[in-house]
Amino acid sequence: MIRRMISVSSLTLLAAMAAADPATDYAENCAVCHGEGRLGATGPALIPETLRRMRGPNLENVIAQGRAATQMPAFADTLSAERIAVLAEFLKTPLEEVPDWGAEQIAETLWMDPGYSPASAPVFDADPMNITLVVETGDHHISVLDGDTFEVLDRFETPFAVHGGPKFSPDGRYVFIMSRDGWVQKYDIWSLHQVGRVRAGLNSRNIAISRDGLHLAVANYLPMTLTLLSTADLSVELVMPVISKSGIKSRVSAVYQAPQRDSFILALKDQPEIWEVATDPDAEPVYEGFVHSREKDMVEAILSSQGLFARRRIEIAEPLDDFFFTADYRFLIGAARDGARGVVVNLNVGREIAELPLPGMPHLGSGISWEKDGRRVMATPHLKEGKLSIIDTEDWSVLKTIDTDGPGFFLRSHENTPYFWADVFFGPNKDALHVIDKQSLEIVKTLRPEPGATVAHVEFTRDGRYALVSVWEEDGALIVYDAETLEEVRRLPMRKPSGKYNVWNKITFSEGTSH
Ligand code: DHE
Repeated sequence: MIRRMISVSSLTLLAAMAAADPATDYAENCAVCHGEGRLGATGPALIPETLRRMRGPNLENVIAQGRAATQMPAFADTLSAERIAVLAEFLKTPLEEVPDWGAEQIAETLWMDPGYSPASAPVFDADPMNITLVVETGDHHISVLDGDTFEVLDRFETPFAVHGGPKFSPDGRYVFIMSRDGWVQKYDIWSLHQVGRVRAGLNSRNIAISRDGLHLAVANYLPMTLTLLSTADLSVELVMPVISKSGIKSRVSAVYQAPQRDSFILALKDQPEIWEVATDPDAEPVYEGFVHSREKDMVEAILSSQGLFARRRIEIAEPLDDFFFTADYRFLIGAARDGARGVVVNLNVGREIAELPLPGMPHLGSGISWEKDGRRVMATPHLKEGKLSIIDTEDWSVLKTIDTDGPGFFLRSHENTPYFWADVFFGPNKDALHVIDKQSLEIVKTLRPEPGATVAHVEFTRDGRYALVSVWEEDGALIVYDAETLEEVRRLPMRKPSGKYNVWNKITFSEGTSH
């Protein structure tokens, strides 16, 4: 009897599902905010590349109940549970065709804020070099914090789902922010005002700014390109298709600025190559690399005969992700796909020179470095193991493995502090934060400022006196610690704060900061 009941109700469900027409339901209910082609409009793109990254309640739940603190309404009264289930599956299906997203399409999205007029001097009294931006992912805003008084000078709306570190112009005046849907926003810190926005990709990873501050590179998954924008007016300078030597397209998992090389370095997700793109017509290492290697014919001056955006490929054994660079940008360590090794690449000669055992999926992008016993060491957390690896960057040996209370995401330090701070992002101890002595490599204190809450990502004030910590929850907070006594001195309520970025530490490439 029970079996019969189950089969009858399953049949009803199957019949309802067969009758559901997700494309029509989408067109009638979702397209107005999320775009006819699911690529986003006032709401975010609804494609697997974006949805995979969204945390919180599952998709069916969001459709049925809506999303708090956003414009997303509840559809439980409009659509049956079965139709919602089918619609959610439809949204998780990759687009059959990725639309063209070249210079023309990007340029059409450019929007300059009509309310913006540039101030001739900062409109506030605070030290412009000690401003810290706090990304609040709970309601997609950024708070602009005075790094001396911790007063919030402005709180502005960002595009949906900001990811990666915002990038400052070399003078610290402007900041560029990127969302996973490929929007790039320019904000003027002096004027405390947004300048404009442009959609540089359909699904993007991160951005990098050139040393001279003139060019902004946007690493894209969709389409498989690198977009180069002018920082002055967000106009498109070039959309560079990313195609390997063997003719296969690749996503770009990240782009980084290599200041001493006057270049951008690209991590290719799908092909065994690292790319270097010149951001100065005379960018030496890019040309040196090609003069000294057999790859001369692979350097292509794409934009002009002067060689701006000339491109060099470094062929490697397998795709590498998530780079850490040595301070002179001669070497990088990338994570191998098996999540168990780090591979060292010499960027000048353009080849792999060493391998490191780094089990538990190292998160090298969060790596930081400092001097210990006269040698330069670096530390990296691991996303799948409660360990920190300390590596000697002169002989590439693993100096020590520090056991932590769980896998962590971010590390941070500062020239003026003897400690580095490591969060425990995953698992039952996600409320713990370790403070570790840079010389003894021992944990000196484990902080638990908000039991049960995720506590993560640290940034220092310009002088390294205070450490700012996120209570990474919907009703979260920014906690200010005295970096010497390790006592809490302030707590500011914030909406799910994630990364924090101090102007001075970022533009001077402070020793304790990652990209
Ligand atoms: Fe990030 C930086 C990649 C998931 C928050 N993340 C970066 C960077 C890369 C990267 C390459 C460095 C770029 C930069 O700042 O210019 N992140 C990835 C992934 O591949 C991964 C594991 C999977 C993915 O979703 O793509 C991933 N990242 C996350 C998250 O789930 C986090 C915790 C929440 C979120 O916002 O999505 C997250 N990533 C961050 C933050 C930074 C970051 C806050 C900047 C850290 C900094 O201090 O600079």
